[in-house]
Amino acid sequence: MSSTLSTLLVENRRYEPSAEFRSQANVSDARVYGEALGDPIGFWEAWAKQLDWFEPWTTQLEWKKPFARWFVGGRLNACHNCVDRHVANGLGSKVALIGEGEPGDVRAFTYAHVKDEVSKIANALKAMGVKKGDRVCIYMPMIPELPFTMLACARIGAAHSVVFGGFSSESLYERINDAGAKVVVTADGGWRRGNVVPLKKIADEALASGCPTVTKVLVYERIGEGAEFDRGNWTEGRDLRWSETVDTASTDCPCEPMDSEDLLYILYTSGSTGKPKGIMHTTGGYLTQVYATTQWVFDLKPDDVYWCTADCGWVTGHSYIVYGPMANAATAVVYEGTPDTPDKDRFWRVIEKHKVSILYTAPTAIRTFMKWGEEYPERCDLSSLRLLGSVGEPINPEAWVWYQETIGKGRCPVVDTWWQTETGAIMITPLPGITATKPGSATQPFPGIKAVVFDESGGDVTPVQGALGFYREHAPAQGPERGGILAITDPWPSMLRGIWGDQERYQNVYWSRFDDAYFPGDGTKVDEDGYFWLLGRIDDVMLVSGHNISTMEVESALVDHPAVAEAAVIGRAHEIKGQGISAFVILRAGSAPSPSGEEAVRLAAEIKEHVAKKIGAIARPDDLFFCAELPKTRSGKIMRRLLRDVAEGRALGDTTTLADPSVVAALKEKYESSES
Ligand code: 6R9
Repeated sequence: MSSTLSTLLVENRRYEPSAEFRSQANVSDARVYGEALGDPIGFWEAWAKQLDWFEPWTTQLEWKKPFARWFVGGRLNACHNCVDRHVANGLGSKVALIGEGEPGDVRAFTYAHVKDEVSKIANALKAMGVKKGDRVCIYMPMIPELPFTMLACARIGAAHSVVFGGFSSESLYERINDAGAKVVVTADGGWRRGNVVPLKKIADEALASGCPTVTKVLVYERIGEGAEFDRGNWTEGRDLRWSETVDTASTDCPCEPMDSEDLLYILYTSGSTGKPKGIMHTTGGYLTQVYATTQWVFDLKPDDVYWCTADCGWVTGHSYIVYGPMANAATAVVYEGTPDTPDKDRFWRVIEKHKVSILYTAPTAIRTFMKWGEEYPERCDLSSLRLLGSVGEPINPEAWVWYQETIGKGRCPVVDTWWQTETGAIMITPLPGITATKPGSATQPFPGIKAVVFDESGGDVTPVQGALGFYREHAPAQGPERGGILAITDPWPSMLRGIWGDQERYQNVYWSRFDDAYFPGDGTKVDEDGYFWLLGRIDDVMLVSGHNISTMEVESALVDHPAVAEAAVIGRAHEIKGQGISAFVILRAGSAPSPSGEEAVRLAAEIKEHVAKKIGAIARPDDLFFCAELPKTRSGKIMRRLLRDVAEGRALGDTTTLADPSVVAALKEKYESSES
């Protein structure tokens, strides 16, 4: 465990909600925990009833482990609930989205306006042959048209698969084909750090590799004329301009009544082995839980201006930019670019300009801002802020306190929210009007969620009675270490419904570790108050700047370079990114130059760049170390645990299962001498 993470264990500061915040909070009575515990299904049903349904459900929950069906028989439409419902209820003139482009262009859309835009896109998709049940791949910059396109898919019953605009053509190619997308929606480009990311050109490369299911490519003209960049090729008959298709389409498009269990979207997340997993989310249960958690965790009010800084390429953008906030008729900010363009105060300028009251961001961003210094936030008026959220990885107490003091001026509750692509919505979190927070702890499960912590031997160590009257059904195994592995024992509405095309893998990955519980793969400690301290992944998925990247994916990209024979990749503690990527590389004999001096530096840079090209810049190794051999077990598995020991400068752990223990000892010696 890294030093940053282990400091979580000795943190004992406590922050009570202020009387002022509590008195206005959407939920301030801790009895909600007990009530939800007594009747979790009824608790969720009450939330579901707040949405519009075309037809009511007949069964609340059908649970055939590991397959859940919520609100069975009910019919609804997610887009209707996020848009049309508000227009029908007199909120047509309320601002739904404020889009700020990186160059500074600002466009605001009311709910009535969103309804028109979404309907036009939906009609354009239909005209391209998209039907209910089809998949649409979205590869766009973070501009309002991205959420609009997601909602347009939902409107007509097509599932979207959003691919992060920072991903490479190969990643895009793999995801398009796995989902069997019929249409790709992209843009000529997007702005990032003053440059154009040529999305259409990258999409062209992906399509050129062979995507037989794709019949049309819809291109939003984000950059338009003027900027100099490689626009790729225009394929007549396949490629369509937004200005000629969407802008000319009718604003009249009815919402398709969907079954509660119809697929809403697929979102790819990295697995520890093999190809990315297409996580499936359906309609009724998903919408219910993102709706409920947005209202209670962010304490969202009608006049709030809410800003989640995530990209829609990640689940946070799905649940807490689009579906959760819009189901609550929020006014949300969407920002296209990076936090340091044109200057390192950009986030604070956005908050000042739009009077943002709720900010939801990631620890990696917070640590970056800490490094840049307080002068940037201090230049700006942040007095509109009233609540701060964090998501994506464990937040170290130092960053938590900085966020609370420097950004929130001690006035704003901080909600550290634990959840995953697979859980669909927030699972472990404070409720800001109820929960006393402790820096670094995501505190307790949301009402209606049953999470426990098992120790290494499978004993349940969750306290019987937590600070919030949080439950425990069995007596905990007592021990000095209340630590181990997080598990979720009961189905929840927004849980994944499986992995697209591979339900066997779904069973193996999530439901084989414990007999009767979902296995999220996160190490967790629990304290005497029943507070959960999430400690990061226990498997080989790295968490780089809040993004899951598998060691396996980076290793495959490394060995794809002609000079590389073999590679092992590990995540190691990184001050800013949470985890950084260290690569250990064995060069091909003969084909590679002798790895020393300048030549080694050049080759290392070239290999790193190769990884960035194959996967995306986010996967570029932070450091790359040439070695002669890798520590392996007798069955030939690389022992990454030992490499982590080497990279983090620790004494080597158990080496008894190694085929040749001298390999790692030599490696350690060489690594340490190369550092000094
Ligand atoms: C929403 C999202 C999921 C993994 C998860 C865990 C880590 C997320 C966290 C956190 C500690 C938090 N994680 N939030 N760890 N505290 N508040 O991030 O989804 O991209 O699928 O990542 O992120 O390790 O298992 P996803």
